[in-house]
Amino acid sequence: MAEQIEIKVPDIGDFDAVEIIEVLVAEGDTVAVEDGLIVLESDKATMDVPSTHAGKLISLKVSVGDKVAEGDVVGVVEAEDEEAAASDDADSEATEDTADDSDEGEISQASADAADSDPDDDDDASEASGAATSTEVTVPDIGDFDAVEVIEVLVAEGDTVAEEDGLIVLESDKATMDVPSTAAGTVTAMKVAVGDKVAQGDLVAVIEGSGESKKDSGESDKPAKQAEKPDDGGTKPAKQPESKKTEAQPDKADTATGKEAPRVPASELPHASPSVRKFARELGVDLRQVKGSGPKDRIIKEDVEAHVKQIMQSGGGNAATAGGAGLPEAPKVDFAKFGEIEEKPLARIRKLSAKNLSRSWLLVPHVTQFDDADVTELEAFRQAEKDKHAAKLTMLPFIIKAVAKAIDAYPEFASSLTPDGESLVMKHYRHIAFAADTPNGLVVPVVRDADQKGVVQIAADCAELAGKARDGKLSPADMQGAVFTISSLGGIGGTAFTPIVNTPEVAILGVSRNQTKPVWNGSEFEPRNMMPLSLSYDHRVIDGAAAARFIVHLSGLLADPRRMLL
Ligand code: CAO
Repeated sequence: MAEQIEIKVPDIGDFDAVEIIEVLVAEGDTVAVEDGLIVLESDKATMDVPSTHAGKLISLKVSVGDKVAEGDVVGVVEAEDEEAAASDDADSEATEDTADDSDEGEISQASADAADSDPDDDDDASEASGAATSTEVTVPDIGDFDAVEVIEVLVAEGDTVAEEDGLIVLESDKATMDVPSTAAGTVTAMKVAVGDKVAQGDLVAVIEGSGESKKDSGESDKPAKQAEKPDDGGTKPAKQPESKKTEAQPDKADTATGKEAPRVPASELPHASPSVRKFARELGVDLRQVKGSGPKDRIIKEDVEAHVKQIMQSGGGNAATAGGAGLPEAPKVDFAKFGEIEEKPLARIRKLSAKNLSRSWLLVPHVTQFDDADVTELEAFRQAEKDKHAAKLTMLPFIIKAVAKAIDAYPEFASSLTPDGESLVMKHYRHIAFAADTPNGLVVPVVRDADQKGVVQIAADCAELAGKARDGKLSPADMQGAVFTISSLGGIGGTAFTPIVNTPEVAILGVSRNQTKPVWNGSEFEPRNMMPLSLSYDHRVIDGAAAARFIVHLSGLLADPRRMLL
């Protein structure tokens, strides 16, 4: 019959009120041995409390914010039959003190001060002599682990530390813990570096002090590694760690190993459980870049996932501030220092286009080719036609039609580079997008099959799409599938600009305001209506010569609209 086993908080040292900062399971969940149930956090350590048995969690006795101590019941697991049978001591674990539980070491408190549990303390003759003393700080009791990785080195040789200041941070798969200094003074030697594996008794650092150490651990005359661990889990340090922080020195290398140790102010260490740290490490995520959404801004697994997702979606960096892909982060400037300011949240569309524009700007090697199209005849034709149709016949529909036609002659302008950069996807449809300015930001609706439509129909499509854009009613389908984009600022003004390619498209046409210019006709200057064109293209796909040919061809179509019929 399935046995019900209480899972208790194991030996966590002398802490008697450690806060639960995360509950990792819910009643009804099936858990395996070693699955984390809750995460505890003191000011020196973060630790998972794992399940000692496999089975179904039938009752959860704690919640986030509760304070727990050794022996407190976390939950009740209905053990799988074979699990219960195999576990001779299950009963005792359910009913007795868990100090001897094999998992105890995994959550031993981080700040365990070896001196406190050191039976040799009384023999220490060098204590508080007032003269400079040398204290060897060793790794305290960290439970049953014998190879725990150093993930951060918080101080460098030459630093001044106070007693209880963190020297290094260790991380097992269940706990993250600071190793604090047992003496105040100057760090004269750092004996470990990031990546080293250490065990209880290993020498961490030598502190040269004024002899004020409350408890010179006497480790100087001990081997670097203790031969034995305290056999009594109950004699863990009585001292509740204080929340002192050490500011690490930013410019010193770890001379013990020659490795460059990260110099992170202890106060800025990311706040995350061991399992989240492990998860982040597996994904190569620097937790210092991740914003925590858990209690007290702690980073939870979902934050790491969201961080990775955001980087993937923005093509390697935060659109607004960059920072990814090895790019420098935008400086944070306190503008209020210079005068009155007001912060306005960005509209959703603006945030989206910021991301897309940044991605294009970063990924696409842009070149912009300029030309003036002689639209004297076209403009005369448009003026003659414009009042005869329901839709407003502006220049834009003619330009869309001409672009669709020009792409027929230069089909690589309707292509996309495959993500691996190995081939081109040639698109045989001619959906043309146009940028539309709206109060909420820029949107880019798409006119479908512009090659198969007359200019009047395209004008009607543009009017409908521009209306929807203004009213915020464009559907995602209205904005998808374009092969090429036109950005027309002709109605506003300007002589030229360099539009950003809407990747994965490979080219975009900017249109500026027509101007009457003197054009040499072979015998004299003639006033002509010239439309400035700015063609930006992805130089990975389009050669400069092809771009020049395309824009000349396009100008020719606009100069003589009859050619669009051919
Ligand atoms: N030269 C001179 N006049 C021009 C012109 C040009 N190149 N292009 C348009 N015009 C004229 C139009 O003919 C119209 O004049 P009339 O009212 O006398 O006929 C006037 O300018 C206004 O045109 P419009 O803006 O109503 O219509 P449109 O078809 O030219 O443009 C749209 C529609 C949606 C593209 C436009 O309203 C718009 O939003 N433009 C901004 C696009 C933008 O922001 N691009 C930048 C993106 S970032 O790269």
